Amino acid sequence: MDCSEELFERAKKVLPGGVNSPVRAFRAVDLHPRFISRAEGAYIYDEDGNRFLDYVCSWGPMILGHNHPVIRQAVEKAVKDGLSFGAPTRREVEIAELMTRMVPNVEMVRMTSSGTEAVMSALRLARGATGREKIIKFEGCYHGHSDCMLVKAGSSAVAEEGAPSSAGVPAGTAKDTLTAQYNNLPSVQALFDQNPGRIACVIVEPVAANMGVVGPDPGFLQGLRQICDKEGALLIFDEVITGFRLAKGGAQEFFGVRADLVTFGKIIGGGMPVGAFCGSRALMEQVAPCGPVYQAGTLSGNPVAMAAGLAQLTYLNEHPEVYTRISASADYLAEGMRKAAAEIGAGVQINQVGSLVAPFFTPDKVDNFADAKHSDLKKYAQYFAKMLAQGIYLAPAQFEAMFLSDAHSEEDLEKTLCAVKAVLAQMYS
Ligand code: HOZ
Repeated sequence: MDCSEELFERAKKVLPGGVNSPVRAFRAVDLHPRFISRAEGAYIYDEDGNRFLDYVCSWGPMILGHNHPVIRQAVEKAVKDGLSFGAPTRREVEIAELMTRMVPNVEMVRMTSSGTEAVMSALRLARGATGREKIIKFEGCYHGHSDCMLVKAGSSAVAEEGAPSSAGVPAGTAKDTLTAQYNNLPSVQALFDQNPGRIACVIVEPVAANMGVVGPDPGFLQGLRQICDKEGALLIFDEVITGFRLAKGGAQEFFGVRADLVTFGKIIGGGMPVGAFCGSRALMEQVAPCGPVYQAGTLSGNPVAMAAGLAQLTYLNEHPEVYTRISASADYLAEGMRKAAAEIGAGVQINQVGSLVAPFFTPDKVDNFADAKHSDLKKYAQYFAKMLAQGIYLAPAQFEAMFLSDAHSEEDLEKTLCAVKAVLAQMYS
């Protein structure tokens, strides 16, 4: 039994499933998780001393690579001054000022401690500002684990009402969350038609990155904007994954579509626990203490997390070439994976948007969650295990993304493509 296995056995006795977040248990790939002891650049190291080329990047925030000196030094400096005050600090002002400069249509920011909290609060604000209760989300898009986001489409008899997708979510809460199909504008319009004047907002991952990676078809995000304007509803971009990753200004800049509210997560904390919801002054001044929408948190704007976030966002703002570089790396990787699959005759789709990539083990195009579910999950598990054996650490589940960082070198990409070729050849021979 290696150290990771031993730790997992101990963990299972004191942590549900041995983890603090389900996907980490590696159940979808039928293995035991690797327990990580440290990380540097594009690599993570486990408790057994194994080194893996990391394409999880803490689910996105390590866009500059792990343990980047600029961020580490900022944290070290901040720690010397104290860990938490529950009172305002200079860095909160500085990071908010920077975010309003970097992100289009953002005039004010409220910090939270996670993306889940940011989304939960943005939805409350949308409801408070519009005086409407229903919200629309998309099948397969993930917005954290607040009650009103753990909802699936109801049965056909009550199609206009959502149903809980987790035990413990009250049916009364779920019913107000309606589910449309990603990349399907008529499915959105139909929900508005069934609920005239009752829908507060549409929330969307501008690039769906929790069903693998699925980009918006041309016109999809623009269409959402038009529908929301026509119906008097707000458009929320959940940019926990895409924010400061697709571009300095996130998906709004990348796709040229305006959102009313934007949510961010871990990337604005340089990997530390941070989230934020942001928007126009008129909307954000509805939030307490300015307005009637209550929201609060002792750890919101935590001084150490703000130091890490400010360092990361400042670096990204001053080095826009990072975006060109990581997108070019992802283009190269995705194209190489497609070529490898074609040469071997493997029916694999490689979806990519910016520095986000995902393979699907299906010969058919993947444009929404229903398509993503055609991927052969056993094949993904096989692929994951074989890639791990080659020293490549991928997301331990099909319905997640591969994240590239600025630390992934040409050599790392070549190494990955060699592994992909070898693994696909074994799987499809
Ligand atoms: N499902 C989350 C990412 N999409 C998992 C996050 C985590 O386990 O850290």
